[in-house]
Amino acid sequence: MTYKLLTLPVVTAALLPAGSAIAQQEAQRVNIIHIMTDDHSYQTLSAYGGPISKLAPTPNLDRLAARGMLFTHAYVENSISSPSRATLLTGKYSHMHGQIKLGKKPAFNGDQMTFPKLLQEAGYQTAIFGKWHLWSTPQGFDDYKILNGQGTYYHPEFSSNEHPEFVREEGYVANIITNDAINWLEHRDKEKPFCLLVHHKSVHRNWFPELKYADLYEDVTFPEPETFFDDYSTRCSAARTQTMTIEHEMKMVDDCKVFELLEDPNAKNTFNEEFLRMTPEEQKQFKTIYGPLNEKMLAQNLQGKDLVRWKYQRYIKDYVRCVKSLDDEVGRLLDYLDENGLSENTIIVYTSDQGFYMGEHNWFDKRFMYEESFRTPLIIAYPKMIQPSTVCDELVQNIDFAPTYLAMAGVEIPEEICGVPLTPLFATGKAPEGWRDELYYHYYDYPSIHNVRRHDGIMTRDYKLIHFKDQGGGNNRTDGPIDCWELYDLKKDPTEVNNVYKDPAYADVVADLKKRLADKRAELRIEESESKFDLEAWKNKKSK
Ligand code: SGN
Ligand code: CA
Repeated sequence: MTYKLLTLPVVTAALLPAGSAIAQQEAQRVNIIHIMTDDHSYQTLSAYGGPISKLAPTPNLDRLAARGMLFTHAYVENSISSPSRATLLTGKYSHMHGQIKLGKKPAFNGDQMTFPKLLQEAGYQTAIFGKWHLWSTPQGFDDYKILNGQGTYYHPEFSSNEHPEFVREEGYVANIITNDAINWLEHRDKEKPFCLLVHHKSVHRNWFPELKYADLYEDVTFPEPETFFDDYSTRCSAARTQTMTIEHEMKMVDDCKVFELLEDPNAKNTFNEEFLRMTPEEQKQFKTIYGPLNEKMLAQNLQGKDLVRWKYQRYIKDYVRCVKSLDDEVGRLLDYLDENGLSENTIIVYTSDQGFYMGEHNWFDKRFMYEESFRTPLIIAYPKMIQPSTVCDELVQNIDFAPTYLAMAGVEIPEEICGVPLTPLFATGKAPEGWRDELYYHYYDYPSIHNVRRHDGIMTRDYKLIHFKDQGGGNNRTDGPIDCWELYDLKKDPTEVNNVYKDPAYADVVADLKKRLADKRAELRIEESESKFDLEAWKNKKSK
């Protein structure tokens, strides 16, 4: 099925006049580096200035922001890994590229159009290193070396075009991926332009830091978010039936690393998936650092909110320790580019596959259309078109990466692509006439871990309308069918705690946004493409 969906015809048509910045770029073809991390929240990237990041800064990412443009309103179209990765490659919404959720059914068909394939055809050298998280062999890359599924922090397994079998490699994951990227740059054909995707595993659950950082920030107390003890009182039931709270679902052993609570030291769990991969010396060091801290906490016999607060501190500390390694590794790549004269003619993009909750609403994980997971960090540096230390507040989305890269390379953008090039924003950060004033979001991965109900919605600069709708039957077996709406007044209620959908004062806003959502769903053919949720298959699986 092909879609003719150019949501911003004015901007797109205005993009390629002869003599324009892009036409000039075609003469000296720009290199592309897309650095995408996993679950990295904008709250922990210090260029954004959030309170956690002030205590745990990211100097190298800030250095990239100081060279380029920081996007404050960058969003994904589906806040979960595999769909987001397929969206990056195709410039399409999830239901169009086929990877609407995690898992293999339905899965992204690797034979479809992707921007790396088009760049490769246009003479680019292409490569991807790190997390792939799709169920097909990478296509459109001269070289690839990818992690096994989510990968591990310690001594991960990789499959490459040269060695398709997964093999263990010694080292810490962020370091290995950066080595691979630099090594590839070093040995590339220097006569050709390149497009390199560096896809880190960091900072995905369960946040195993590099040992040199395992006690970093130990003496810091990180501030709790305002909504840490949210009671979800104004919302649809979805916010109450999710299973991603720090209080209930963050695990003491697997997530918080209180290994003393393990009855069987060889138990199969996500703690041991990392810990037992470590060398005996690493295990010893790990226990030397975490052991006394855990003992101290256990001796206090914490209960109730005190325990939740302790878990929060352990979570944030391990998370920002992983961010620290990531920041170092981005710095190492930037150094390489500087030292090899590549920083001028390379567009360097830093983003994440989606955002993440740092305790807002008492959550970790993502998936919801609320700000912290819908939004994602984004920095773009390209000195030929972007002034240093600029900020862009316009609405951009991960459907825009593919067309941006194609436009930069002077390659024609296929009509089926839904996003638009971000290049018109580069000069000043201000949008030209006709730029989008709304974003569509959809989420399908239910029933699934964390039990977030299916929903979609529309966000404008002032409001967010969310529609939760599915048949129920998820991992919280009491879930019945849901068909429920939420509206947030983003200017008055930026933390999204006050659902005003039923407030008569917002009746006009609701009517307008419902129409806009219906129009968007019709334009994108959402209804006809939504895959059927197989309740019986799920129930059978659960009862085994
Ligand atoms: C794992 C995590 C989940 C996470 C998904 C998807 N559990 O299942 O918490 O939501 O990955 O993450 S874990 O205990 O195994 O870490 S995603 O980034 O790939 O979308
Ligand atoms: Ca992710």
